[in-house]
Amino acid sequence: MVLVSDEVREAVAAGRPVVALESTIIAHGLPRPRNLRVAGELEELVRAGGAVPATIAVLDGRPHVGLDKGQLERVATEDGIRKLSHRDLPLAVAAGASGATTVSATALLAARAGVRVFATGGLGGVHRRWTETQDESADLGLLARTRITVVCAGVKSILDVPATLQRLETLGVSVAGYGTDRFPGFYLADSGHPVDWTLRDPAEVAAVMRAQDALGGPGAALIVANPVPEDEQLDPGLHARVLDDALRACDAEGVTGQAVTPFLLDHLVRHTDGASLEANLAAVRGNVRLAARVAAAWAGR
Ligand code: PSU
Ligand code: MN
Repeated sequence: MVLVSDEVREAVAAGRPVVALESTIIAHGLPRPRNLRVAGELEELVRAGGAVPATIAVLDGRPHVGLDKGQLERVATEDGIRKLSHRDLPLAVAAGASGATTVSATALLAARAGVRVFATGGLGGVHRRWTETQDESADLGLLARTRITVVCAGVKSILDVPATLQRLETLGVSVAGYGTDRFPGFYLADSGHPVDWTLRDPAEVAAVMRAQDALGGPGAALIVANPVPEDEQLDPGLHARVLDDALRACDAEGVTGQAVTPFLLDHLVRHTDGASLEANLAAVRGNVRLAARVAAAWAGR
């Protein structure tokens, strides 16, 4: 049912480092044609870090863990590539549909394939005005039930960050800052909120992963929150202004459901002259590099 590429399957079987990468950021989170270049670049960064990249997507009803060049190109360029959360997977499989996987669907498929380390940009979470919309990303619930280590730059700053941190606490998902005691703010190095735990190198992350397994209990994720370097972050003043605007535009245009996150990300790109895109990419690159090091530390256990 899940097609694992030969390269990924062999690496997993031999206990060599592998890093899962999601595809929604490629298909729906970045403008074309830059998205295809970025997809290739992220895989190269994983390889440069000594790990095997496993980009995940569904093509013609088949979930793939590890894509070849042509498959990656389809995800980045094909019209009609859907956005698949984990609840969409059975529907896409039965319909023979093609789609990019969000963090939740990627984490599920990665774990199924035995891949323990996953890099993304920013997680989904609780949206602002949750009391009216009840919009909370399926990322959170799935991470509460999946034993995977996610390296991310926190949660997307378009969200209600303190509410998301509270949900992660309630759901029992372990969260640590990487080299910081502040929770990162996706485009910003600091969301303005603290984290309770700090990890300082990949060996410390791997030690937490070993402890998760040794303790047993519900198979929850470990979130390694890795800030974008301060000199590559979006200007915080600009961020605050444009985000306000983006949220108003989202409301005014009646955007709801799955469309909200891509709409807001795109609005930020267009109204910051691309600066939010550069900060987003800087964050993702940093996460991918760190994930490769974590996968290596984990493989060397
Ligand atoms: N991080 C990014 N860009 C993205 C996403 C994350 O830098 O496009 C995607 C992820 O796939 C995440 C999804 O799972 O957005 C969350 O969407 P929603 O809020 O609809 O659950
Ligand atoms: Mn949502």
